[in-house]
Amino acid sequence: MKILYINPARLESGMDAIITGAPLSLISIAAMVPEHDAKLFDFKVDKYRERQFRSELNLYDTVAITSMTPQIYSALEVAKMAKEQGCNTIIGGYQPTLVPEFVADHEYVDFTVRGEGEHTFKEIIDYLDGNKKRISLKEIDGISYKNKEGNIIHNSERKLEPNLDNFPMPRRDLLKGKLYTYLGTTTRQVETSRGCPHNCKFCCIIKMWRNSDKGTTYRTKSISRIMREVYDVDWKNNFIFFCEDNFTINVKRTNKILDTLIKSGVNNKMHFSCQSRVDTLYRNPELIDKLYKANFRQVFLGIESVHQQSLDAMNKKNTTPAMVKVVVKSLRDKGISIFGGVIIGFPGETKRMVRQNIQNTINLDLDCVQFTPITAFPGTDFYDEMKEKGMITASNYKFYDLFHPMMGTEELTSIEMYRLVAEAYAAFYLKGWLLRRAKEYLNPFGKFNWMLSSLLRLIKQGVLGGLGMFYSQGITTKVISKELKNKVDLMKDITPTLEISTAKKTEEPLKRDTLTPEIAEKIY
Ligand code: B12
Ligand code: SF4
Repeated sequence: MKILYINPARLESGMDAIITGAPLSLISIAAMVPEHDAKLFDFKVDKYRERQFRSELNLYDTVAITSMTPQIYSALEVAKMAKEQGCNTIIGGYQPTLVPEFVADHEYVDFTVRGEGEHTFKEIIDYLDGNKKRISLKEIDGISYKNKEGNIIHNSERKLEPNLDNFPMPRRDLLKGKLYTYLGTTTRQVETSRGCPHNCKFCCIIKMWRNSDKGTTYRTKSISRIMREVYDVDWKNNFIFFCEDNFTINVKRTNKILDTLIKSGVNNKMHFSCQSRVDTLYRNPELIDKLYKANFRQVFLGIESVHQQSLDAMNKKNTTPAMVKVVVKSLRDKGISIFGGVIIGFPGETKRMVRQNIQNTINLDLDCVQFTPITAFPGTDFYDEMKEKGMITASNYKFYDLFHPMMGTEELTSIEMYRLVAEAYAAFYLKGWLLRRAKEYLNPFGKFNWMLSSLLRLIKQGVLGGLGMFYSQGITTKVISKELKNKVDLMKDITPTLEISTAKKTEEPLKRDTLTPEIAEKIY
């Protein structure tokens, strides 16, 4: 059978202009059926011409499409084209998992895959390819589909594979010749774990990697498997991004991975990046030293808010704004750049509080920031709660792209929230940021000299692409309010909460309320 794997279109806004990532989802499921012909078409990096694409679809029996929530309309458009060319269509990923009935309802989608895809995908392909095991559709766990009467059937949940090492290595050969970039660097992704034991209010991870009887799950790959994957990437790239949401969940395990990278010497030839959490790095400062030694030069951190009341309500009680300040300084002092995620308009935050959050982010002097209007992904408990309160304002999933507001709060309408997002981007990026970064990155003897080789691409994509996006969205310095310009007055009542002594005071035992006790035990 000939299978075309498709990553649907680029978004028109947000960080999508400057960050592209290889679809690990598709190359992971493709590895489960190596006997079938495979090709990957990635709308984010491949040239798309409709006529050519349609004739390409003609050559394939089946298309496998991945989709996050904001990509779903592009995914459905592709499925429609594929059906018109006579292909079987399979869609998996976050949106199909979180809202399967929405996807399965479309007549041109044959199979909607919920949750972990590897085993389910193999069973679907075996079923389509002669069905030698003579199974019925009902027996394929983890799929939703329409029966002959047009009713949507949701089969039983697919149980998670207990041992991630059992999955074959992702089909990295399918990525050959494709350029993926992350803030100027050329990057390949490696996944070392799945799931997260935390439970941040806005996050949908726990809905993806879960067994309904056990709730939250966290599974890891063995060190030897991780190293095999590291060696398997195309080393022409200059960064490996350990792409799971939280690479440092288990500090002991993270240390082992870092020690192995150092011992093997790969850290002399490759840079690394990962996503982490402020509280973990604050409590384990030696981890920062080791990350540096292992040649980690970019870290993504969820900064979220300068207001403790918001951090608490997000289930991030173990983090304080003062800790953020300490961790950001420690990382940047080493020459590790920080990409921060900041939430605009968490419920309870007034306009003034949002502006304080923006100003604090500017003061932190992060390398790069994504300002996200608070977003409740459909299928999450947070979404249900907001819906019940009448806060959801957008039913079009296109707006769930972490750039457009999809909800309001009791304090802010979604329009006010949009204006604040625009204000945040303008104040952060259009007032001296470029000069500060240029000073650091262009210094051949400075801590950030590792950026030099990526600078041209960063300028081309980041600065031109990013500024182009700002311009098209009407983001200019004119949108910066007087309140935000008057920094001293704005910050006077929250400055004390940022004192380093406040961070130290919170060094009481962890409030483990966001973790299950067994997992907390293993991790800390
Ligand atoms: C790396 C990453 C990125 C990378 C690369 C994206 C990519 N091409 O995969 C970058 C940085 C570019 C990125 C961008 C964005 N991301 Co992102 N990203 C991730 C992250 C951290 C890991 C993804 C990953 O590789 N996982 C490993 C693979 C193996 O798992 P998987 O993708 O889930 O695939 C499995 C199943 O879902 C399923 N499956 C998936 N597709 C298919 C298809 C078929 C046919 C089948 C059968 C099965 C199947 O099977 C796979 C194997 O089990 C996830 C969080 C996470 N931990 O998953 C967020 C996450 C997926 N991203 C998210 C978001 C919101 C975005 C952005 C919209 C943010 C933004 N505005 O900038 C953009 C969208 C860009 C776009 N147009 O595609 C959200 C999605 C929420 C949602 N409901 O859709 C997540 C969950 C983060 C979060 N905590 O909220 N992202
Ligand atoms: S730490 Fe929070 S935001 Fe990050 S993956 Fe875990 S639950 Fe989601």
